[in-house]
Amino acid sequence: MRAQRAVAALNDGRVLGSRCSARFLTIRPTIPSSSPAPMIAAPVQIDGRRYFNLSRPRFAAVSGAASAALRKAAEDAANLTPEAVAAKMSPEEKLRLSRVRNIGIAAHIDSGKTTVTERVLFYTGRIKQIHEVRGKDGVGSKMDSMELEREKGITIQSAATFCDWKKVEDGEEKTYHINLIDTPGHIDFTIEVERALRVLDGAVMILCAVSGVQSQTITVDRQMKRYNIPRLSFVNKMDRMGANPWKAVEQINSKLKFPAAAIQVPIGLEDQHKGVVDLIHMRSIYTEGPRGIQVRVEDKVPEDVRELAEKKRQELIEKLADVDDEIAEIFLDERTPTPEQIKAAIRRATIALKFTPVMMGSALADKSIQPMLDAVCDYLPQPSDIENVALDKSKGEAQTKLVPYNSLPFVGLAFKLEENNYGQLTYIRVYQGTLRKGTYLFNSRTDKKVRIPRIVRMHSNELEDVSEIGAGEICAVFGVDCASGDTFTDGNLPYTMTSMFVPDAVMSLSIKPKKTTDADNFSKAMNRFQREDPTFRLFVDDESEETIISGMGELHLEIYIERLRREYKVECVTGQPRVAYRETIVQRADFDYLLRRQTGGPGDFARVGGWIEPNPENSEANAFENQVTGGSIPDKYISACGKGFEIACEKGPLLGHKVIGARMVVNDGATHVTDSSDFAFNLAAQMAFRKTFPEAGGQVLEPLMKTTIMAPNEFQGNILMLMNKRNATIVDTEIGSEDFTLIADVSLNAMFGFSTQLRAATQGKGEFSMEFSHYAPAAPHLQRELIAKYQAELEAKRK
Ligand SMILES: Nc1nc2c(ncn2[C@@H]2O[C@H](COP(=O)(O)OP(=O)(O)OP(=O)(O)O)[C@@H](O)[C@H]2O)c(=O)[nH]1
Ligand SMILES: [Mg+2]
Repeated sequence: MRAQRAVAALNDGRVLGSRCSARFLTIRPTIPSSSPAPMIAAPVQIDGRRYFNLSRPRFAAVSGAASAALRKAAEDAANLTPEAVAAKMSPEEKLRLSRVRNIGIAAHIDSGKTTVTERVLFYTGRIKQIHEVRGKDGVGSKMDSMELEREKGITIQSAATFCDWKKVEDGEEKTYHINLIDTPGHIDFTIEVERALRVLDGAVMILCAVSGVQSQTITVDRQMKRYNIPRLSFVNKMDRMGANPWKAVEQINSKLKFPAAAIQVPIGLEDQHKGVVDLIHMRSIYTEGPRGIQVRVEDKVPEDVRELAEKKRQELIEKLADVDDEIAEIFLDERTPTPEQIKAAIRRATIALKFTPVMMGSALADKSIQPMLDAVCDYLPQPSDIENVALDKSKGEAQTKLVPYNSLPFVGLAFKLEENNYGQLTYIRVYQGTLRKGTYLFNSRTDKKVRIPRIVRMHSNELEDVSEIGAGEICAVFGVDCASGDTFTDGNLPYTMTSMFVPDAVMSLSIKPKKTTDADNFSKAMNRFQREDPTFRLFVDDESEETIISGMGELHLEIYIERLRREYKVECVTGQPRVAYRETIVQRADFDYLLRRQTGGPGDFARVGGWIEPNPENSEANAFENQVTGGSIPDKYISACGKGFEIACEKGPLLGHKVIGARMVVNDGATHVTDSSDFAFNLAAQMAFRKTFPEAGGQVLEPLMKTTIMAPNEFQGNILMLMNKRNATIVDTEIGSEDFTLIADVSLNAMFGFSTQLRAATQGKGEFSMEFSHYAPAAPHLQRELIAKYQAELEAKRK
């Protein structure tokens, strides 16, 4: 059941929007699904997760006996089973791993992720003072280090940090090492959540005690399901008026369809909120003193919450009995499980993605963050609980597993790039082996050997140098030229990871620096932004000499324009944000195109024959095929034809937007002794494509968005009316006790201005988020309108 859901989650592409204005993010699935594989330590079945490809071994410049020894070592390592490695692992290594947690904090915008993280850093001693997001002292939180983040009070980039949490177990202090990534909640930056979840082992999902599950929580939930991330849930803002943790618990079950039960009940609500009752041990936990630094545990439950606590404890056990066999047996025998049995069951069920324990507190009021940290250690997986599967190309892409063991050959994934004053910083998750300063690694994609001159642990925008990093951890390295999603190995056991999924942009605008003297800085900044953020794209239209940037939404693009101004001192002129349409063809059309130009000196000659048709393999990708026989086009010009087709697809004939789902087959042609060239064939292929496009039924596609709207029940009628006006297709509605959720497919074009209308129709109580669903042909009248407008623009430019 869970496996099916995980796979189903993989199969949905999406774009997100926000409650304040239409903001978008496309996400296309790229991770292949697979059959469940056995686990290393805990009962986890992983589908579609973290794949590696084993490719041809590369043995550095060694030969003879040394090479043979290396080859054998590599083969031995590849043939090791995780069980064999686990059996050989030294007790120290086992202990180290059992104390590592790699976690992410993800949630709806403004639910308090950064505020919670600030407390985590304070209680673990990483920072000496707490500063609030948009606090009166004007300092700002540690994790929101960018000036813009502090000013706007939102997280824009995910930030990594690490800390040591001293957890008291059986009267003894045990130190856990936690690598933590605070992610942005705003949908325009969801790529940050994606890539964090890609490399993390567990997450804390934060909910607001007043709002419960919000539209963006549903998105984050899908992301966690996509990457099979075990999670704790933390109901924050218990100090707020109207706080009700039970609404959140109920909604996780009903709206997210994820079994959840509280493991705490609050002692006092709103401004009376003092602490929580731990339902497992039936004891009270108060966080007191300045900034809640003292944790006081009382082995009794206050009278006024006793009845509630007993009821909720029973609910917890019943919920666990649903998802865990051991508790089910105890429950059926009408026995009461011990606290140890309950804790073990929560851990098993959480890691197996069958359950989420719900905690509660208030970050702003410094309440109950410490018990949440204990729960991270207790219930979230250690690196070896999570299986990272590899595909071994040499064995027909058979699955092979990575083991987070220090002594194995190194395998790591570069999941994020960032440029700072010292150069390019590459964030790496070490899956296997140890990363040592001064050693060499191989980039599996480029086949290049790189030296690692400096390794650091990130603490938001600060760096702490280390000489080595063990398996299962996260770090950053300097001086490595690579792309996001590249896999590094030690060169002896060469794995490559399937390329990282990059969402498609749905919004674009034209941009140019106000002053021509700023061109250098402009291109420097653009290069950097593109390298750092794979969802930010740039396209230079040679014809119109326009630079078009595209991204996930208006805010996404706005932030980059603002960063250009602040960080690079470049003021820009920008056009109106536009929907990123696509163009495609619907039927086969043949071509026989002759390019012959004679302009005095050497001319251009190329003839290409063949056809274009809808790509039968993939309706969102283009394909080029060479079927030339008898050498009518020599091989050397074929790739120029392919390049020409690619260029033509970048700028469709109808609107100048990208062409998708097209296939070009070239099967005939002719050359001229002196006038044929790469250039001529490239151009001929482009022209052939453009000319044949109308015959092949060229049409405009527009992005359809899966839109989730939530509002109090009384506004249902208003919202249905709003959606009808937009020709939305209602996919699902769910009516809860207080509010309802509506899921509909709507065209992105129809969603402009929606946030204002939603606000007006729901007295500001409604909210929505959007995810890209798929491309669909735009209505004929819209197509005509868009094409006419584009032609008029071209005409105007020509004059
Ligand atoms: N009343 C109350 N307010 C809180 C609490 N936690 C956070 N806040 C406030 O909620 C607002 C948003 O907090 P952030 O920590 O920035 O939220 P976030 O989830 O990191 O936001 P994004 O990263 O932009 O998605 C700030 O004004 C906080 O002071 C809480 O426990 N109680
Ligand atoms: Mg934040």
